[in-house]
Amino acid sequence: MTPITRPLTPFDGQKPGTSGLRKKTRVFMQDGYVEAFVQSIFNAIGGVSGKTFVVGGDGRYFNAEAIQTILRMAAAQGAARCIVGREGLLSTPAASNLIRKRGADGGLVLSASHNPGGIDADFGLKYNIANGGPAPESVTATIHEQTQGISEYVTLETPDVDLGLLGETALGKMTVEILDPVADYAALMQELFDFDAIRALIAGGFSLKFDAMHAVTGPYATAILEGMLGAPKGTVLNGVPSVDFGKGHPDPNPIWAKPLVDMVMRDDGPDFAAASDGDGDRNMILGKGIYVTPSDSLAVLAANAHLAPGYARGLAGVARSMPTSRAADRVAEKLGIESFETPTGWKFFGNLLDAGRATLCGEESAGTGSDHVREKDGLWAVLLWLNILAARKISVAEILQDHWRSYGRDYYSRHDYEAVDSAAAEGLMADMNARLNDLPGTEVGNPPKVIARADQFAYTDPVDGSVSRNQGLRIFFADDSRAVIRLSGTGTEGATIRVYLERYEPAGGDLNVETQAALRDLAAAVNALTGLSERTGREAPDVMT
Ligand code: VG1
Ligand code: CO
Repeated sequence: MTPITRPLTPFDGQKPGTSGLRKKTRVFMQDGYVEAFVQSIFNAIGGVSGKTFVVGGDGRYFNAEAIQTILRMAAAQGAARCIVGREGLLSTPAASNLIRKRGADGGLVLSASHNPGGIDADFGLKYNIANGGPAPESVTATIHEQTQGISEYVTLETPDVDLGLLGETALGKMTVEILDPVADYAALMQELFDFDAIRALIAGGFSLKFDAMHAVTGPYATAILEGMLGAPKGTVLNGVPSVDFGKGHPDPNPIWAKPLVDMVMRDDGPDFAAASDGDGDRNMILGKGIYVTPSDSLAVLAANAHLAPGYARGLAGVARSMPTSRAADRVAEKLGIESFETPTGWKFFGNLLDAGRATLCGEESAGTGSDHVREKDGLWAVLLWLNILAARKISVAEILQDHWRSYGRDYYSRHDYEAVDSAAAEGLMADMNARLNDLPGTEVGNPPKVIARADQFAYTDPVDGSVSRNQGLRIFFADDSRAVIRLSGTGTEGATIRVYLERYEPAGGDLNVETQAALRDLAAAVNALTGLSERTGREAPDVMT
């Protein structure tokens, strides 16, 4: 089997965003498109000769085809081994775990995460480095550079590998190892959490539901919740992964997982419910009658993590992305540990986790994780919640009330304006940037709110000193409320404007106002300041989480 070199013309726009390259599936399906991006990755990391990679994805349309292309190219270019999840399935956190556990040189994760799947929907591909985490900006920048000058790729002409067959096969001189995508991940969860206590909780009548949203967590949740923890059959909903996620939107939030939210709001609903996204790294947590805001979830987990065996030693520090609420910082302060504020995207947590400075990390976008892997981890968050519930023996709603009574409450919501005209979105950001210096002292909204300070968030990584600028516009008001505005880096259509709103209510204050009502004046002030409605032609956000 001789490697074949084929010519390529570079494709425009092969620029990794917040989490890898995301495009319409049909864009990825163009002749040579996957090859151009994969070859650029291989070039950017100095070739693949003798290296081992983990390869897998969330099972969406085109997953298996893209994997076959990657395997052929890796084999042709001298890779030693590719470790692949059966049928090409690996959740993002499971892939991260395998890279670490097997000492692989890196991984290729195929996913567009919470975006819909199908030939007319979205596809994605990202590269993870040897620590198991998403490639940092220095690497993604080199990959992008490579895509612009690429002129050829190297592959083999071989039949497809049977991805359903467990065990080792040879592809040219490379070994392809197909393994059960769940086993190693489930073993890791068992090390971190008190499975006996959770099993006893469930056996005692505590009821739960997990919505896998027809995506990759189905097999994981079924094996762990129903198999190992004894939850009744039917606990996992939509548990069979499908290439188009049952034509749904595998995004675990109150809009796209509405049936689950409706279920917990009923008197006869379960005590606990959760959902995860396309690739298994996000989580939504619900208790009877209550939706837990991801920012609050991070704070609650930080305050209670020591109740789980894997974190009994305590936390080194807590990190959150900038738009995430400050609730976690309050916990860190009380615990006397470091807290960090990073740009959006899990790649910015990698150095803090590697350096042992952060143990828990989280984002307002339903991402929570820890130093057990280098990705956010949906099922992990669910199991940590269950472990805490088993230890404290009170309800989700009681845990939150108790938390707010100790720390106060950061009312929080994110408003998304999706598929907005790109020029309008960029115009809004450019105008705001130009006005930044004039904003302090300005009064906006009705009743008027005074802007105390405003800036573009820049981050200096405390571990390697690298600097990332323009990571989102921050507006701080004199009453201690805050608004953040940034453009999404994961969309595939037009631009998505994200407006993040938060207002702090101290422990003695009114802790039970409906969230949108608590933030109404702030949202109106932001609208008045930015002209959001006029510029986008939208009366209201498309999604509020
Ligand atoms: C979004 C979220 C961000 C998250 C990213 C990847 O990015 O806001 O917090 O890390 O998605 O998550 P953006 O640029 O669209 O705001 V996943 O689960 O889609 O890999
Ligand atoms: Co995801």
